[in-house]
Amino acid sequence: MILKQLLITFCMTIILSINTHAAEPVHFTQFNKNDFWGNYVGIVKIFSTLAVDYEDEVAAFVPGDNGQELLVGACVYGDNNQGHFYLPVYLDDQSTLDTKDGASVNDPLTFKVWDKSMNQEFTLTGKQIQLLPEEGLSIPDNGLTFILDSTVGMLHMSVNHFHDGKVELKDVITLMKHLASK
Ligand SMILES: [Ca+2]
Ligand SMILES: [Ca+2]
Repeated sequence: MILKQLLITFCMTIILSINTHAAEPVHFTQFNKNDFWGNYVGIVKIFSTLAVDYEDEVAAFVPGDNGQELLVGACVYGDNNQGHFYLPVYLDDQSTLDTKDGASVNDPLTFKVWDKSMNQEFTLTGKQIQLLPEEGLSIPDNGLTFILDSTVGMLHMSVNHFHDGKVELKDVITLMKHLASK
């Protein structure tokens, strides 16, 4: 009987530790975590292929104090739900009044994806992001802005061309490598 109880306790410990052990991003790392956030959920396709679970990363940015891009949340693809991203975006910490270190409500969000195998970042904007209704998830009516305490989705994001439309040699090389690896 004691053995059985021990076994159950052991299994529960393992299950709990699996559930609470979120994979930590290794690329998008410099952001401030706190107890206030909103979640953004969806899928990312990079050149028609789903982003790779436990490899690729998704991140959100807002305009910072000096107009720079401020990283406000990141996640490892597939970490919370296979084939999807589940991205927490953190609120500006109110205790650091002089510093904007998180998103303010209604800040416009920019999303980026990092493809690990190509070691390349892509910025997703405009037509690259589609919002499709999904039960239990909210869709903002004012574009993709920061909403606190909400789970927003379903975001369908696709990388189908290189970032700014300018073709650079390194982009061509990356694309050729990508095609060669197919
Ligand atoms: Ca702050
Ligand atoms: Ca890849």
